[in-house]
Amino acid sequence: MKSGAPAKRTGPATPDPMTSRLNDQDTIVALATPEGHAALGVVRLSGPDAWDIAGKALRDPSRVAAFEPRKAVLVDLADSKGEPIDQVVILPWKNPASYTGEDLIEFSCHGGRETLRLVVQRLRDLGARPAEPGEFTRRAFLNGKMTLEQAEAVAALIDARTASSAKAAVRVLEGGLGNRIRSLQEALAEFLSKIEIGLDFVEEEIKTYEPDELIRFLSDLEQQLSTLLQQHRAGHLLRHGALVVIAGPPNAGKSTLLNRILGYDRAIVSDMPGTTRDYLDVTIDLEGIPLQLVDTAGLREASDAIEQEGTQRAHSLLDRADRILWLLAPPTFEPPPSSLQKDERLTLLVNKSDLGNLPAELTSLPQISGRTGKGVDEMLHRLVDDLLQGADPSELLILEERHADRISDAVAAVGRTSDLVQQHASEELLATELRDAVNALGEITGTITTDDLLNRIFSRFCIGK
Ligand SMILES: Nc1nc2c(ncn2[C@@H]2O[C@H](COP(=O)(O)OP(=O)(O)O)[C@@H](O)[C@H]2O)c(=O)[nH]1
Ligand SMILES: [Mg+2]
Repeated sequence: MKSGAPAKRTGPATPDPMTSRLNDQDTIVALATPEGHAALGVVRLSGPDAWDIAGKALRDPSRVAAFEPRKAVLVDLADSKGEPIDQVVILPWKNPASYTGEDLIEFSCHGGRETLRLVVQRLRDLGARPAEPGEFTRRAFLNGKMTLEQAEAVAALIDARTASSAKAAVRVLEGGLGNRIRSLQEALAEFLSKIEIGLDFVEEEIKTYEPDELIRFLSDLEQQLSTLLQQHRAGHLLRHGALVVIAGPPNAGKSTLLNRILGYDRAIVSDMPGTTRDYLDVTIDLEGIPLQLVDTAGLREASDAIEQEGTQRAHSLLDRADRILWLLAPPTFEPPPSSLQKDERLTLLVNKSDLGNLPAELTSLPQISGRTGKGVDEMLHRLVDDLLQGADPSELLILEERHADRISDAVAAVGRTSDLVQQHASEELLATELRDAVNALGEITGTITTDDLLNRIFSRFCIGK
């Protein structure tokens, strides 16, 4: 919907229950701030009738004539009997220069629950319908105000739990992902058109592209797409955190290390083996990553029932862990069980290094001391590097699962194309694969989309966004 051609209504509009499509011609209203008790509450009204409805809600309706885009005005709102509801600041926007790309009014009201309810009700009585979750942002996308991955970044930004994940979402909102995807998509499309031109000359056996050049191009493309997938894994960590399990035999110093990392005594430390019967679980913000740290019960044969339970839980945690820190400690320097030894999530650490007397074969491993703190900061820093796989947190982007899936589809199609070139396959086959890759990337930014996809994406938003 590009123009503001108002669809006049007499009563409150409702979504058509017969279709999953939302009527984009409706004027919608919602509270944009949390419900409750606050200094201010913001109500949003968007759609072709927004200015008209807002005007009718004024105690003095004639004042709407003086509304100007982006100029705040202080007005009184009144109910149907002309009784005042609230004194509010109105900020009017004109299509297309607004968040949704439509006529839009923001009401900054007093933030009481009842006041806000009355304001929203009054606007509904005058013809607006309640907005569905994410409907304002959905309209922003449909009206070309933002691309699909930018709309998703809005949700990621609202949901961000750490400063670094908020910043990573803003980078996507500013086009950091879309620009990269678009440039890859354009390069692909260019090669595709060269090959497609060749399809017209099959008889003449004219090559409209250089196979070697195509192979180089495809491998470069695959490289860039893989970098984005790496971003996805790292961005996932920023958002959802990582589970790091501190493991090792009883008395290896696991609880002492956890306390050292936390800076206070959270775990019970004792020199009686098997004190930590259950597991202790804390979340810390380590260089921007929400890290869930767990101190397990010793992974030895349980000597009694309680400890057995603890041991079982430790095993299930080990299954889920993103990283396992295994403490080797004197006198035995007991190694991890054979089931773990080849596990790529495993990091071996020599603990109690303050005691000295290290066997020669262990000197190449990182040495720490939970008691004195020696080597602990360095160990944590390496842990972060490890988790981020070399990605720079200050450049990270938040990629949705959906983005990663489409990038993987593109990588697969690119790989198949390379194989086909090497097998001297027909241009027709090459073009089909390349087209798949272009389309997969197009779904990320939303140049290719379906109602179903939009419904899935925007239904996860909060109402009012
Ligand atoms: N010398 C030394 N002793 C330690 C160190 N870490 C822990 N310990 C001692 O080892 C014993 C067992 O520690 P604890 O943290 O309870 O081990 P856990 O069973 O693995 O949790 C305690 O007496 C600690 O004081 C360390 O880095 N150096
Ligand atoms: Mg312990």
